[in-house]
Amino acid sequence: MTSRRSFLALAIACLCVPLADATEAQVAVDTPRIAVSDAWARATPPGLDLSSAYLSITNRGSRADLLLGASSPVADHVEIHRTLMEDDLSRMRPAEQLPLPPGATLRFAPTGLHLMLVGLSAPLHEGKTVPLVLRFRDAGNLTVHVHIRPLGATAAHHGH
Ligand SMILES: [Cu+2]
Repeated sequence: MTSRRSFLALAIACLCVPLADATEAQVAVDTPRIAVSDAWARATPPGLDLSSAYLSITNRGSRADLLLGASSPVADHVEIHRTLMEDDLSRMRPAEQLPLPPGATLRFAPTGLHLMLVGLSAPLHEGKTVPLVLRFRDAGNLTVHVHIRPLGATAAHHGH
């Protein structure tokens, strides 16, 4: 009797484990863990082959992730920079890999973090979009469309 009961308990436990896994996997696929909004970059003036891109990255998952880097097919390479004030001068410094805790939002804006598109293969024209690939440790590669705004643009335009 006792051994039969424990066999039943084991059988139920074995049934339950794969079911629980399947549910978890489904949630992970259905729910985007990383959300990107307001991706934009400035149009380039003639003769300049670099520009800055700005966006907001939110971790909607339950685990921390890390932004490792970025790239774009229209640029030789993309650098993560941080603008700092040193001796009353605004300077750019390369940023390290950026942690993204659950629920946190990384904001790239003209006065702080930005992505430098270095060695553009063609000028960036206002009104167009260019692809940007963000590389995360866990979420992998995420491609976003960066909207090109006028040369003098300083803030994200909130249009819906
Ligand atoms: Cu920079």
